[in-house]
Amino acid sequence: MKNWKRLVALGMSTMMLASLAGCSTTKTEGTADGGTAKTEGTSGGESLEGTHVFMFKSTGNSFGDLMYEGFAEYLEGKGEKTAYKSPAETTVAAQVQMLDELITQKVASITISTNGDAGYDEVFKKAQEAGIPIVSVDSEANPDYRVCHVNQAETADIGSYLVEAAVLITLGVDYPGDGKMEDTVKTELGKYSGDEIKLGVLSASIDTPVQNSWIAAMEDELSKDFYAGKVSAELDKKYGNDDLTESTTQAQAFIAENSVDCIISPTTVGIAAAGQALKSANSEIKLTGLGLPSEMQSFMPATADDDAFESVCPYMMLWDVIHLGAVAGGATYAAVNDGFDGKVGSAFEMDAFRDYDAETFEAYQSGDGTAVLAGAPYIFYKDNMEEWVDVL
Ligand code: RAM
Repeated sequence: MKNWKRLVALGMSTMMLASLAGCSTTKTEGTADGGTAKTEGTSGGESLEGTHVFMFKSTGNSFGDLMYEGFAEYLEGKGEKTAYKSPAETTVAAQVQMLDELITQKVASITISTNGDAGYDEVFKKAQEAGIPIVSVDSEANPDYRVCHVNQAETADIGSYLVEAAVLITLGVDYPGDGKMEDTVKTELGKYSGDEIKLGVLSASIDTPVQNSWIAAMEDELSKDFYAGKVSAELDKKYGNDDLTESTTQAQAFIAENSVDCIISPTTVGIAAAGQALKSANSEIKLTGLGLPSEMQSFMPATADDDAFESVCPYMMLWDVIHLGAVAGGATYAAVNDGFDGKVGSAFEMDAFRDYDAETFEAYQSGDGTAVLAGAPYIFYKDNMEEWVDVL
């Protein structure tokens, strides 16, 4: 099953590329048509009663804005009201305080990307008692209180691809094409007899569930036999809290220490900060991770004719963030209106969204809770960057 999914994940890249490239998305500050109330921060006096609230980890993160764009567009298409409420700081406490206020205001649902595993139980229980369903997306909420999680792509795949990309980039190998990374890594490492390759990670916060699950998957990948003696099993981890300034400071620490060959940054904020820091310092350390093409264009090759290795980040990956937000909207809508309870095997039908056909999502066991799978990771590299910089 795992292998099949992995093949689908890679095989889908071209299809999704075509689909995504057809989107006429541009990054907008808010999507203020229809019933959308885009109110970030704690202020804002309007009533949120009956509104579906989307809460990201913090404000000022394009990844969160794009997810909300999809969430709002999908739910507005169903005649629902939505609002974007995220705290200024990427902390559990700031989210908890805001959640408490939202429950008092009798919102219809809460869709959240969390800043930590612990500290939410009391406020989630309060939501549950008030009949307000919680759906998590991107970064998981406690399974005891969520209807289900909306998973962007298989965690194990993301961890494997990030490590494989970092190793190939360190070895100066261009992106070998969909489905070819693991074999290429094995071949290249088989020929490699240099110093042990050392990889760094520039993550979000030390507590963020989603980044920590990807780091664990990277460590699993590095424990495979073919890395032994060639790539260190230890990742050098630093945390920039999804804050541009803190992430830049941490990237500069990597540069000063000069002990890693490639930094993997599994956060769009971290990878952009590292891109700028590495480029400014003219560092030899390379970069890959999860990034938005629009934010990474100065640090990546622009066209197929470019030498990818003249850029700080020769290739990186992500998924369709807008569609991910829309699927979260679909799950939330179904939880409120169609009896979707998130139990294993329960399913909901999502209407066609932009270039995506109508689709059924079925909940499966994921850790101690359940999830639906929204998409697959795909690679941005010199052959497709031109198509993507205006899309995501
Ligand atoms: C950042 C956030 C988010 C993560 C993406 C890849 O914007 O940390 O949680 O999923 O990057």
